[in-house]
Amino acid sequence: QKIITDKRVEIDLKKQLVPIKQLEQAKLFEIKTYSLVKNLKQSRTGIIAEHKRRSPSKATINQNANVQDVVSGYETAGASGISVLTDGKYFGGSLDDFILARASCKLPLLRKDFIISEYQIIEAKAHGADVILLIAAVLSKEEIKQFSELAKQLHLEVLLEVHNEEELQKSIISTVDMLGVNNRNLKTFEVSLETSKRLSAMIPKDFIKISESGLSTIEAIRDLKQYGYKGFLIGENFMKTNNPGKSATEFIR
Ligand code: IGP
Repeated sequence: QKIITDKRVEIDLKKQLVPIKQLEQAKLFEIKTYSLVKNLKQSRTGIIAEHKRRSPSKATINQNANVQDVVSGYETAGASGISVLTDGKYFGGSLDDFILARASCKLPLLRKDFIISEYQIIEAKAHGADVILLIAAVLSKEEIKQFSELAKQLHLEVLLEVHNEEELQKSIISTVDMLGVNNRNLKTFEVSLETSKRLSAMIPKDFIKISESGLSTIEAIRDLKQYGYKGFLIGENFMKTNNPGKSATEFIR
């Protein structure tokens, strides 16, 4: 059993990891996957709605929201896909949240976490993921290749996140399906939609473009569509309300 661990992000190794063989036998490993790429191509609005309890930039957003209510609310609202944080330390999420999300919708599900090992990708698949996030800021080009190839073998789609030119350079790889531009600088937490605008012209046409973070108005989305963006990842703006699903409805109309 090959488990790659890493100092860049702490994985909770005190917790007993489930052996890979056992993950591969999980029922969810066999279920058919939903394509986020396909949904985004067909959708007019392209909202990927996120379940997020808290974040390093904002502390508490919504500690008590019930995952099933939030996710089914997003589905009813007409979201193209759902993102669920599974990182516990910084975002208060878990794989248990992910399982509940899987049980609550028939939409493509993105595992939102800091993926730095093949193990986490197999784990995502075993918990019913359709899409994984890879973050260029914490991965080498070799790792991006290796991880995206494994994802493809498992019939998972890959969203690769960048927030500057340099990261984009090493991310143009054919096994990547979608390029996400994060408007939030991961070091300063500052948000600027200019990042999406600036990088849009450098993203080759064959990648679906997604703008991530800090989106809180319909006008911003309309604006970014002019730059070729097809997907919009929104968390906080929905999660901070009592009824995230209902808040999403206003965006998707
Ligand atoms: C959502 P916001 O500002 O709408 O809540 O952002 C999403 O883009 C953000 O949660 C995110 C993220 C990440 C979280 C983007 N990339 C990487 C954790 C790790």
